[in-house]
Amino acid sequence: QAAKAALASVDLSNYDPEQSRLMDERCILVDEDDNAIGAMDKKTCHLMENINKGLLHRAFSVFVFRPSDGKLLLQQRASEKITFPDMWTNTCCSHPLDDFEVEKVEENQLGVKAAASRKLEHELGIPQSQTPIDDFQYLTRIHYVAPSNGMWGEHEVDYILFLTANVTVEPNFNEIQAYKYVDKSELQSMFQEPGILFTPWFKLIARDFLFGWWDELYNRKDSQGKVVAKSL
Ligand code: DMA
Ligand code: MN
Repeated sequence: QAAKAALASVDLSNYDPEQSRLMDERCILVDEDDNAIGAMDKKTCHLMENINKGLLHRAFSVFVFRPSDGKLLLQQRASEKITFPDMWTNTCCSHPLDDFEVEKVEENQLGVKAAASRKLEHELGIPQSQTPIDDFQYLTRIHYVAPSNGMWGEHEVDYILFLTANVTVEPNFNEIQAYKYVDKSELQSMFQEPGILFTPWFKLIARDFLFGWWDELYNRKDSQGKVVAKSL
């Protein structure tokens, strides 16, 4: 009961009003095996005080690649973000929400794919018509925890999705301050550059998985068995 009272009293009035409003979204709570066990507002889910007690929610990380040259689209988070502001990261991350029936569907990872299409439009202005749900490829899911600044952090089961597509970007500057297409060596150089900050989950995925999967990008087939994009 005392813990609940402390949560309710966290004051968001010193943060960006739009980002504060988005803290009311309802995330899907999961257990360590990714079984959905309830829903909780985004603010509660991202307080380290609760994360330290084991509170865990479902998320996605999407990586968009340009078909012509296989470059990956990166974004730099806006300064207005309450968690991990100003950091460079993969194309888009967010949460499937309990607020939308479709985003709770687990079959074929439909829920996280629908959330990815919704958020690519919200954060990067990519029309949803350019990101059909069936074109997302699910790679794996990872369970990780990462503190951010002050009292905030992440503790998620994160679904990793790839999408190879031509997209038009019109940034929502409340979400992102910059974006950039990079190839593997350009990304490696960015990692070496002092002063460029990356999100912990992007560093983790890059360290353990990304480069191997990226090599396979042009060999991966869609559900009909067609090669999704041809070799360079
Ligand atoms: C949350 O990302 C999801 C992951 C995988 C870290 P985010 O902070 O960009 O989500 P949102 O902008 O919806 O709060
Ligand atoms: Mn989260």
